[in-house]
Amino acid sequence: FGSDATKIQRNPLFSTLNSEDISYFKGVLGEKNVIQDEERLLTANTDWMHKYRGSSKLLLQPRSTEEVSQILKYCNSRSLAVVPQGGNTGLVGGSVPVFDEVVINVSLMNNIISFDKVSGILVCEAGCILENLITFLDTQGYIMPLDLGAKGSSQIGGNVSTNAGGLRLVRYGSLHGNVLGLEVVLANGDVLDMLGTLRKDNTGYDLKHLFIGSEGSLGIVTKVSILTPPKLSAVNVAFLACKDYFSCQKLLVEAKWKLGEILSAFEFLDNLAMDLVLNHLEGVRNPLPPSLHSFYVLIETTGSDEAYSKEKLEAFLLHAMGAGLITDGALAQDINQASSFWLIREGLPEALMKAGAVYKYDLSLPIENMYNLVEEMRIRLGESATVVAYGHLGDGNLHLNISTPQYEDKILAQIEPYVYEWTSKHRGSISAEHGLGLMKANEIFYSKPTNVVHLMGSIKKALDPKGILNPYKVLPHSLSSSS
Ligand code: FAD
Ligand code: 2HG
Ligand code: ZN
Repeated sequence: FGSDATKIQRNPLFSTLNSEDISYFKGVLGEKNVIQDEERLLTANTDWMHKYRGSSKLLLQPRSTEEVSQILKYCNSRSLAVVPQGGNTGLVGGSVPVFDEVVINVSLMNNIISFDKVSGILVCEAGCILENLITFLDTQGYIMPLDLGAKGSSQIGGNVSTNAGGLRLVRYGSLHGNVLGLEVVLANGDVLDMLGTLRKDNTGYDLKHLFIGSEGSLGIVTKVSILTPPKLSAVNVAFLACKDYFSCQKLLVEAKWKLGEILSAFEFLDNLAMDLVLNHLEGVRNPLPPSLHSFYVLIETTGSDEAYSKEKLEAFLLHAMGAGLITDGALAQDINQASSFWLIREGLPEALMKAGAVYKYDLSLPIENMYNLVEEMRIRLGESATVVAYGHLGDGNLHLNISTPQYEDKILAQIEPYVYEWTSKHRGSISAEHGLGLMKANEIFYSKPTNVVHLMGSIKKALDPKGILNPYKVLPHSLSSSS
């Protein structure tokens, strides 16, 4: 647990909770939304991977922006540190306390406020679970522009705060493009109404972007306005095998040219990732006959005309087979088969959890040499670990996962800083989509110049002078702690 936390000290400027604080919170939120129950606190203190654990004594569940504002204003005046928490599915230790920070979860703020069927603009509260939004939009003939394996628990406020990428970014782009507006509560309780519902609005600095991807370090997101694409009827999914990484790359280039406007996902996994998911998840099977395939690619197309899409995809697959880019493949015949293909890819984080300890690296790298890192890690680690690779190849995002029976400092020292240095040397990003959280707060310099990080520190200071919002996370500890 919490190996990163042992390296840092609790900020002595933060107060500790007392009975007056509890009474105040009960006055604002009511008894039942001020949670001190040990079991519920254990859940709130522990991250999804069971890798980070804090020791918070309090979980607050506000029901409105006004309540969020009141509790933050109070925490700021008392110098009580807080952690905004959504579905707690984050993978970098950002969503749980490091010490005794108060956890604030907006899960009770889960109303859909409006949906405009003409523009496709959805306005909702930040505690809405992503899957519930997907289900709601389905009834309206629309979809969310983002989808990810953690959709069943993650909240839209958490998605926005991590700038989650996910499985369809290749088609719909990032949340920086799709989020049209936000309502945010600052550390001092001020409510910023930036909840625009306009596609275009160039009136001054677009401050909502500061909160997209700032991982709860600048404010609590309470409402979100988001542009949603129409639900097109022709969705097809193919599961393909490639003999080497070079073929995966070539396949991607071909897919962009030949599938173009209908391409909606391009995911890959290597054979060790496939073995892992087959060994650890029940009900998952390889749709392709057993063979020595080195890589697998999942391609999804989404269009408005079934015959056109099918013809296009089939022609593409024939061409790819003829050119030797794929060695085998299956085209889903119905929605169940399509889901079973997706399950292989989406089940990987869970399979890794079941396999034991896991060191996760979420990297953006130039696609052409991305897999060299995986091979180098295998050589470095030898028999001591299983190195698996998968990810959003269409976005240049590698998920490098190193699985071992248990966490060991010796193994960590073999991986870090090597992975970060390698990434930096190739001008990549050490956090493509998961954020920095606690895990990588001190590693930001591998991907950002010093003066840029210092400007981030100044912005943090301006918005949260006491540093109460998600301390020890995102920015290097030297910059983020109040002094
Ligand atoms: P949490 O984990 O609770 O919090 C994440 C961060 O956001 C924390 O720093 C927290 O303080 C902050 N935060 C949460 N809510 C708010 C709020 N209302 N206001 C301000 N700050 C807030 N991520 C991807 O990008 N792409 C993927 O494909 C993907 N797949 C995943 C699959 C699985 C199985 C799992 C377990 C995780 C996956 N993730 C993925 C990571 C994670 O799900 C995302 O980062 C998700 O967006 C986090 O949402 P959450 O509500 O769980 O937030
Ligand atoms: C995914 O794409 C998630 O499945 C998790 O971002 C990645 O497990 C991981 O490393
Ligand atoms: Zn991912």
